Amino acid sequence: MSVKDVSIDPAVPELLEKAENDGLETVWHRFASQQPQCGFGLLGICCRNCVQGPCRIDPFGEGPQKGICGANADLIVARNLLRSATGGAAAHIDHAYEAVEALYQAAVGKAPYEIKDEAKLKAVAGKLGISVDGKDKNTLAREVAEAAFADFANHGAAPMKWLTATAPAERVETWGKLGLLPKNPDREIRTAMHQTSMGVDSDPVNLILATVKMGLVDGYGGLHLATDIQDILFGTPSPVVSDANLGVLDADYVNIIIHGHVPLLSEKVVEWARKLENEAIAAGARGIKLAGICCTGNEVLMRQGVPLATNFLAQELAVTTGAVDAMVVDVQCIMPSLADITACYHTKLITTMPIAKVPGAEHVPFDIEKVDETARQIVRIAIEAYKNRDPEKVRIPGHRSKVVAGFSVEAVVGALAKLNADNPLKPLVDNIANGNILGACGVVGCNNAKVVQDSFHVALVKELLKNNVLVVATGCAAHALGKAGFLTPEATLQYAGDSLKAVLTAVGEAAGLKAPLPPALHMGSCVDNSRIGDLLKALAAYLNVAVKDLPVAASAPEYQHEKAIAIGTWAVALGVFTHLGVVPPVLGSQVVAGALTGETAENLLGGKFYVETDPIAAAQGIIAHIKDKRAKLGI
Ligand code: XCC
Ligand code: SF4
Repeated sequence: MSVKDVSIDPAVPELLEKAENDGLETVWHRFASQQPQCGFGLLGICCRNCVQGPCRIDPFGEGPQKGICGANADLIVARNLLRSATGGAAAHIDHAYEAVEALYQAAVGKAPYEIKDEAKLKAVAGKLGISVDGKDKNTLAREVAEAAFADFANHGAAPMKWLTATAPAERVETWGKLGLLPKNPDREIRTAMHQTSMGVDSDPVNLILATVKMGLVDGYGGLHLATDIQDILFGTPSPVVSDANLGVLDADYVNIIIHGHVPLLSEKVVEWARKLENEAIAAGARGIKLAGICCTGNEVLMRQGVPLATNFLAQELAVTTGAVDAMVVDVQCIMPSLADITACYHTKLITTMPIAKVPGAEHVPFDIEKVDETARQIVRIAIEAYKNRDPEKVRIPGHRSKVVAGFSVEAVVGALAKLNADNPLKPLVDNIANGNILGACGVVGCNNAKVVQDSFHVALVKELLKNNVLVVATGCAAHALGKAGFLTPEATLQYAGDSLKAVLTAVGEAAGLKAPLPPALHMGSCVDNSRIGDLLKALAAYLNVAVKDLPVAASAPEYQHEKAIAIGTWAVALGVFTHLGVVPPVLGSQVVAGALTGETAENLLGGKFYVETDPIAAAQGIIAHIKDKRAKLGI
């Protein structure tokens, strides 16, 4: 079978052809083999929550309308949705917890990480109400880690501290009135699994509210916690210039790809790749090149300037270049098929986490106390593998685009402070108020085989920029924009509407960049969506309005993961109008689909989901929403 027109990334067709010639199948071949996909599954109306099932509801109303236990379509859809959001939140919370453990171990001298960002440590401690006076950084770091652990050991009725310390006060009050404040993230996940098990909750509305609560668990116990702790450990990102796309690989070098989500090991791999450069040279290479895939890629781009190899859908094709000596993976979004692909080349697939093993891969366990040894071993495995590389099998596509990344909130405020040191947000808000910037949209999330890779991200962003909507990006969306050249000053000149262009040029000049700010600001990995939340919180506070009143929106054009469902629900709970470019599996229930996309969500939370599978129509919907919010603010 041959697949065509599956991506707008120019590297993809070149490597797909190579993959087919090398006798390999990819995600797109398997996607084609799966067609047509199950209609019950697409609508969310199949249930396997007990062993009497599977049960499915006839969407046309002719066959069964109830499962064996009596569950109807509304219940099945609502239960499935909560389970998805819970799966996503569990992934983020497990990630955040690992980071907290690392901070604690570093603070007590058991893990070889130096706490890099004392300013962030103090800022986080301050939010938590921990006094910083006279404490050395290790003592303070231990206390911050203990505060995080306390959320996970919260057996009382008080809400999660990380939420009350970091979410907007107006939201905490709103969520509190709705009874949605989560207590202990682990307990909420357990409760949700219980609530959705056979014969517990049969009220779809109650399940939808629990899903919103799970969004908050994700937003604060996952995203915000992970970002805060990783910044403390590894540094808060600041603007950095690098490159994106598979052209960053180099046939003359040992090439190591780091892929996954948790940067605890990859930070060390970066360090050891730099330290062992000589060994690579001794092996006949000119040195070592690192490149990232998915959110581990975003993490090491933001803090270390490591280039992006590619995003989710092209991870297999990275290996088919024949030039990757080791692909090191941690957790999440790692295709099980990678082992089949690496088996055809000299490439070593290295798994590192106890919960993410792949048959056929080499497992080098991540052990926090010995992380230096682990990282050194991994780099040496790559150097050894390089010696077995077959030059005949190497084909590196020539495509690479410059990217400017590293836009943490601290960095954005820092750049704006060059315009107004006393009141950094004023220039931004003034330009929103006078209409030079129409509004802002967070374009986030994955690739999904149902969408031509990167096409929705790029078409949507083009249209938004043309209409003077500033874009911020994370996740694989940011990779897509990077590969397509949208994360550069040149993109401002090429794509931004006139008034947006003028503002970004003025800010860039004032910040001493001698060029405009990019029109799409790369704010990090998927957990770094917390940064977007913080920016919204700061803007709302400055204007003395609620987040739900701001002329902003979010969009996950090509999302695939359960994590995206959790993040999207958090965004809606925050009061954000949240576009989805792929239809979520809820259309089997009017009650669920209606509540999430209609007045119920909007009245209770101020935000709602908006599903639109055409990028231009989606941009228009987002712009209409932004204009509506502007009108309500009287600007
Ligand atoms: Fe989605 Fe998160 Fe995975 Fe990319 S990596 S496919 S979750 S966007 Ni974060
Ligand atoms: Fe069927 Fe009910 Fe069991 Fe689900 S929980 S599989 S609907 S009997």
